[in-house]
Amino acid sequence: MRIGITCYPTYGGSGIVATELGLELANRGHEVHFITYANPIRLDPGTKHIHYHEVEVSNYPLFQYPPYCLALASRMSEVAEAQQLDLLHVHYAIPHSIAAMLARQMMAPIRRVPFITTLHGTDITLVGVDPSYFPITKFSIEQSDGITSISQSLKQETVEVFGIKNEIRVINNFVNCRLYKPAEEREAGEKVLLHISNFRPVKRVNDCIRILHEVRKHTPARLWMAGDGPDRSPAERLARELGVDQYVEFLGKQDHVERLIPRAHVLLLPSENESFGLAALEGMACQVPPVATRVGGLPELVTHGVDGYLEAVGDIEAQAARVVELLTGDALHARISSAARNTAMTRFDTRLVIPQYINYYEDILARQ
Ligand code: GMT
Repeated sequence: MRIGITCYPTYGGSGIVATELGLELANRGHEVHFITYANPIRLDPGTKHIHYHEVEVSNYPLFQYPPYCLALASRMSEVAEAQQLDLLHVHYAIPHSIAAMLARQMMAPIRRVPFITTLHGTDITLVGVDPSYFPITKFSIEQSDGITSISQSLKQETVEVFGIKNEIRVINNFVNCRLYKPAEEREAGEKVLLHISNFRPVKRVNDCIRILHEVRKHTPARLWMAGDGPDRSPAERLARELGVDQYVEFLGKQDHVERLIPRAHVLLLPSENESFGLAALEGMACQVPPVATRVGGLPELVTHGVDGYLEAVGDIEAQAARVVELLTGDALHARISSAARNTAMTRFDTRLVIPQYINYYEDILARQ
């Protein structure tokens, strides 16, 4: 197939899923055309069957807000025509879905190019429900030829909040368990807690600092904070206030988290909401058990007490207690981390999930 993929190409779970999906499809011989405003991170431009088409947004002084959605729609239709694309697959509804709908309309006199929208989370739970975006988000989802959601929980929320009646196919986040794998040996020294995110309020990064502060009352530990975003400075400040700053390293944005994760002992994900929790899955594949919150799609991934732990949002004591159990109980840590890898391999490996996307593409094309 010839597939056009659009996503947010910088840091963020939806862009990572879209990029990894494109790479996996290309590996299987499909032609993949990324139509984005920048080369997606994790994408090596020289990869066979992968093409990149930049969306340029010209800025005329009259425009207070450059119309990115229109530039994207134009580029999508141009690429669809020139490259004979079979379908467009957009990740994150706003504004990619509406741009794809316009591109489909522009292409209509020549041929029908269907589009699939994959819902990732904050496009529904935060941004999409904002009154200024609600009607257009609902409309563009309903206009999609196919809709996928990364978890059952997000599907349910989309139906409840937007009243969507179209079929929504659940296709979970995935991980390449050959790339994301345990370290042969972990480094000696203080045990490491790891958090990876875009440091947005929904991630509750300050909770990671508070958890470390609590954990250190019982056992030595360090915290690595990977990523960047608006809540990094408040977290740095909190670490100083609680006197744990010498045990916290802010690593900034990381291109190769598969090299970083296996060096940690526990993955912290104290989010307010998490439609799936890709970082938790990547941790599990590397035998780094997650201590996360019981929200959104996380219970579909993590079985509490079996392959990780789930506690209430904001319950620092409970989350810290789980971390202490894992750091001080070697047998427990070994049991939970091996179950975590098993979950990643048997339910969420690319070999199982990518064919679900391919089957879905075939279904949608057969319906045209
Ligand atoms: O975590 C974010 O806010 C980024 C966001 C995105 O769309 O880039 O992540 C969402 O998509 C990921 C990949 O599908 C999911 O694993 C995350 O759970 C989801 N984030 C939230 O729901 C907060």
